[in-house]
Amino acid sequence: MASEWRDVAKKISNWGKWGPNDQLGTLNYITPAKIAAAAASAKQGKIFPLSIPVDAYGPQGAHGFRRNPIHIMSLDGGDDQAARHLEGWGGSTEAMMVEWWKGPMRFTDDYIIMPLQSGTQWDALSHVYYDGQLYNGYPASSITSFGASKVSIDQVAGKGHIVSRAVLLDVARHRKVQYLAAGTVISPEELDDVARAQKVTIEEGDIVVLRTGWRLNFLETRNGEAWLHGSPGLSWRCAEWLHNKRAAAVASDNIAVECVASEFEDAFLVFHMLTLRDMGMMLGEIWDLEALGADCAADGVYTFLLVAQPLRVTGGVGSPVNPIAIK
Ligand code: UVW
Repeated sequence: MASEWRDVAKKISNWGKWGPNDQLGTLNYITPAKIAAAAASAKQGKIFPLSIPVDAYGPQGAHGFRRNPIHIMSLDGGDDQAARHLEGWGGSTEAMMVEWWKGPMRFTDDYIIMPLQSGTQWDALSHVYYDGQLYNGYPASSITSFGASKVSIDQVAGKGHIVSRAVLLDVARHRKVQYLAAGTVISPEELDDVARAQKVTIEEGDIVVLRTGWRLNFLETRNGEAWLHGSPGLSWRCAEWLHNKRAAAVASDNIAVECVASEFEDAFLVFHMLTLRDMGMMLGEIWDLEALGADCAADGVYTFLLVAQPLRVTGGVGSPVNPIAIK
């Protein structure tokens, strides 16, 4: 039924829960006590970086609004003679190079040009709106060409909130497949089954990390378009599941956390609308969970300390991140 998700949206809305000026949404569930307990649970000293490589060979397809990152060198190892090339050009660059290049020291510099949403990332709460409103009732018009003035990524990055206990739910391993088939929808009941099989419970303030194995599909096919459109993931109904668990955030190895093929005929990315806009829950996307998944299966420990600070991009509606899982 078309309006079904709207009824759920009202039920799981967190607007006003943390005050009319709140910018953090469900990250408010992460308390200092929660962080301290999570840090104390890291006992083995194992580290798992969860970012895919930042380069031109990532999973973005041929569509126009997102590209894979472009990395450009502005000073490289062939620039040993840079000072000589600049001779006679004048200006501060020449003076600086002549001075700095006097002795043996040389240096290299580079640029990265990328959409903030192109690789391993967080979606800020300002990433999605509907009916003209963002989380907590902020107007969509608060996002201008200067960036988001409400619920932007720097609100989170500047306050250091994305550190907590996290729980990996390895749906692909539970189903005994390398990766879920294209278009697979994961139900809340299946999340319960996986948690039960892994002997874990989701506690208030946890970050739920979902493994579909879809990263491996990209590495096999290298087809960004098919990877996007076929992306398996959570059912829109899992938003209410996360709400009831009082999870702080959710992240996955697919492109949208949810299954991209819509369960509705008249609405798209419904889970995005419910989590980001109604619940105020950030989404982590395109994470590499392969090494972590294998380790959790080997030692039976599916909980860990997760440190996943976004960049402090003023007015940004998302951010690249290199999340670190520590066991
Ligand atoms: C959209 O595709 C709109 O968002 P995301 O990058 O969060 O999947």
